[in-house]
Amino acid sequence: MAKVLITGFEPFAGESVNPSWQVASALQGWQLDDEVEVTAVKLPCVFKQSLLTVEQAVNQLKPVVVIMLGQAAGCSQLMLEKIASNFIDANIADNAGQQPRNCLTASHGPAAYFSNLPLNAMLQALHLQNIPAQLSLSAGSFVCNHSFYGLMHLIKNQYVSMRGGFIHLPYLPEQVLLKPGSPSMELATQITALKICIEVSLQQQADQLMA
Ligand code: PCA
Repeated sequence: MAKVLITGFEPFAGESVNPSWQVASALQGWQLDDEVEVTAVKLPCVFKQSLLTVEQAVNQLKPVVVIMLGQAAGCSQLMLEKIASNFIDANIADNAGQQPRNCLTASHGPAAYFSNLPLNAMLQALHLQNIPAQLSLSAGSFVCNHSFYGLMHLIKNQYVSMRGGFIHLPYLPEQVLLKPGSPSMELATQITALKICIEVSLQQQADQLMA
């Protein structure tokens, strides 16, 4: 059976949950038409290890689609990340205490890669179900952007027909109880959103860019 790989991160920055892993783990084993099955893999919020874990999972599963998920504090919508940049500049330490500043992810890689998920079609499909989502032009400069760039670098160099990208997710409601004014989204809505994104990614080609 063809595989879809969904990754989510462990909690970081003092949180006790990370919506990305809550969503990914809820999708573990989900099958579409007895043809495709989802495998969920948890990533450490650690620069080097996150990338190694994604690479290992991709090499082992050879999925047709990879959707990486991460938490983005303060966002109210799903953020469909368009650009992975070759730039790390951590404002906080990762879960191993490392805080790289002003670094490259790949010393000989290009400045950036585009996601090759069908982001526009995903956006339309989410909006049809009244799920708030938007395109985002920066995945930040922390562990998420680093592992997103690493995935796109791997796809570009070894798995050209694989589709992959990254989605940042809002906090879950239980994370904002003590953060007045901070947006969140119910877990059930986030799971539904990801099911839609997976279905669209399997059906559609990457967005075409006009010259
Ligand atoms: N979000 C962080 C890293 C892990 C996560 O869930 C980020 O946006 O880089």
